[in-house]
Amino acid sequence: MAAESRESLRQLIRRKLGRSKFIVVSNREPYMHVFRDGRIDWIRPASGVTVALDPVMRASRGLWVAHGSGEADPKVTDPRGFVAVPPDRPSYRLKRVWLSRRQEENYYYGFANSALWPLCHVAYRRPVFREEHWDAYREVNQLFADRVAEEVGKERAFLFIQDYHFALLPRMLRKRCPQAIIAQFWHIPWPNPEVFRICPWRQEILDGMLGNDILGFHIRYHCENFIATVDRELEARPDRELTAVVFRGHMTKIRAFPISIDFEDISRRAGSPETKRLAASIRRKYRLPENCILGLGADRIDYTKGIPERLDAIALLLERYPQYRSRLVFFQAGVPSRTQIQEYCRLAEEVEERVRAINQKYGRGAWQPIVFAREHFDLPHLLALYRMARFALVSSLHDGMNLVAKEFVAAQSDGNGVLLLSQFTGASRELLDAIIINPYSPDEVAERIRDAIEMNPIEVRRRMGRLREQVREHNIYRWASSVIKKLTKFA
Ligand code: GDG
Repeated sequence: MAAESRESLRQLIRRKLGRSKFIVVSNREPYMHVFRDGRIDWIRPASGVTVALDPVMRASRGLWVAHGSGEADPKVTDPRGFVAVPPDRPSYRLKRVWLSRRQEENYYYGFANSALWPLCHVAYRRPVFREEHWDAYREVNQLFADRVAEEVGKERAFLFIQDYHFALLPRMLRKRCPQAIIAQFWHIPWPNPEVFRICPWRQEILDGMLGNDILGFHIRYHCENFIATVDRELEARPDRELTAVVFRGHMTKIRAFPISIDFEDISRRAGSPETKRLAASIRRKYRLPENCILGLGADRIDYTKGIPERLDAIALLLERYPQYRSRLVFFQAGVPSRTQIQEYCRLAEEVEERVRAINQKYGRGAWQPIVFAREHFDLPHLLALYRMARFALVSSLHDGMNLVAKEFVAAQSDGNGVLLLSQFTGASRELLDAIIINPYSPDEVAERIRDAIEMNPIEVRRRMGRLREQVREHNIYRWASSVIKKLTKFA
């Protein structure tokens, strides 16, 4: 079967969406304007959501509504909040919604990331529930509902809402635009009812989400958890056969749509001379010995990603197998994230501390076993890192999908590279030829890293070949097509 492509998605969108409006809503904007050396420049923020949806928007020429968070955003945005993007080759419109500092603190850092994020991930960080956070969350959802509704008016429209920042938005939009077809994709896990019931506003959240026609999660397990939660908390009628819930006379279908990446684009770019050049410059910058065995971790610095846990496993490996001292370098690319939240600052310090201790104990002269690059890498540099690595270590304690794992696979266009992947990622349900690990067990991870390093080259290529087939076929265009096909069934 031919894999879905940008072109096949474009045709599908034209056929199915026709003249209807197609509007995506997310918190994070796909392009952010910043000041650099006194000039206005733009960047693409590091986020799985925006990386996945940008190709869809380019194909659909729709409208994207998001929080305008770049310091230079107001300078390039028209009075109604519009700007054409991508800035270098405009193909769709972005409508920026402005939030006050208080709103951002309480809605984004507060309720979304200090309550819902830990609540849904169950990574043993206690959620913080504060009334002022919740009030701001409701207020910002309402603000987005107003901004979206004024674009929809009385027209036929497909609204595609992203993520846990907008649990209340579907219900608000259903009231404002009853003719619209509304879908939401929840990019993070959904916990079981026992975990969710500690949330003081659990019923309001579920009610909000049941304003959708379709609610998507990465994997079936999260769908089942959601239905079980609704069953426990609301007077609703779950239909396990149809994987749907009927509430207030309206049916919401709950479906798994495993998200992915633009396989062909990444594969092609990763094999280019430009990537080789960047790899050489990274080697120089970080003084990586030419013949070292390079392992890679690449994540936002987030406690769900299991970064200290993976460092512990590397330390154990070096302790148990001294032959890897002076041969193995583990490169941790960690882009700082949510640094306004204390938990995240503490984590970054903890990682620094662990790296220092390991390097002190196992380093020899100029050779340091761990390189911690606490910076943002743009996609070309990230691709160079993927290509340089003999293995990638994805050790999330819990992850909706994990796109880094899929990008690593797509980048291996020469067929080499080994992926070690946590069993608690959505990706582990698809990437069966990865070495599956339990990040909570440092002993197990250390042994599996050793297996990865020692793996017979034929086996490496066989596994990577199968992984590449899987991601090639289940690419981002397939994800988008299945969401759009489901959406238009309602039209
Ligand atoms: C959430 C869920 C789910 C760009 N620069 C850097 C960097 N990037 C890009 C990567 C990748 C993305 O950021 C990270 O995506 P992940 O999926 O790995 O993780 P989250 O940001 O937590 O995304 C996740 C995703 O939404 C999509 O639904 O898969 O489960 O948590 O595309 O290329 N990444 C790093 N450094 C950079 O400098 N590490």
